[in-house]
Amino acid sequence: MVLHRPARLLLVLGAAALLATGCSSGEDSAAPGTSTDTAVPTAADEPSGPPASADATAPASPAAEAVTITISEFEYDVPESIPAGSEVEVVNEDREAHTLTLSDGGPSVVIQGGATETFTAPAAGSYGIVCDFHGSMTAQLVVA
Ligand SMILES: [Cu+2]
Repeated sequence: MVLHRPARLLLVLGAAALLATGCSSGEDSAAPGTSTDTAVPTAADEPSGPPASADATAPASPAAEAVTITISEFEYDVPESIPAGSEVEVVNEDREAHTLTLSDGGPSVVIQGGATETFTAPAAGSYGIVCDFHGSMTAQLVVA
């Protein structure tokens, strides 16, 4: 008797799956089947909900905002302002190595050609950026 129970359960589950996925036309002889008819529409409605809400939440997460400074052709491409304490990625698209050195004893990173380095943005303020290797490479960094 005990051995028959799992097999019975599988049969019941299989029948339920068939009822859920299949068309209710096969059940016409039994009854109009209000229970199965109501179950199908609600299941079909669910997929349309999640995609819309996922799109709405994706851009609304400022904590994951990436801060990137790009160096290209001996020029710094700096965002208008960056948040204090944020992790700043410095992408060097040149073949030459550069540094990103902040004024007032701020952080300084050496970025090899084609490499990416990161540093932590200092306290709020306005900083000058200079490359220790190429004195003509300068920019301004505003930390808010
Ligand atoms: Cu340089």
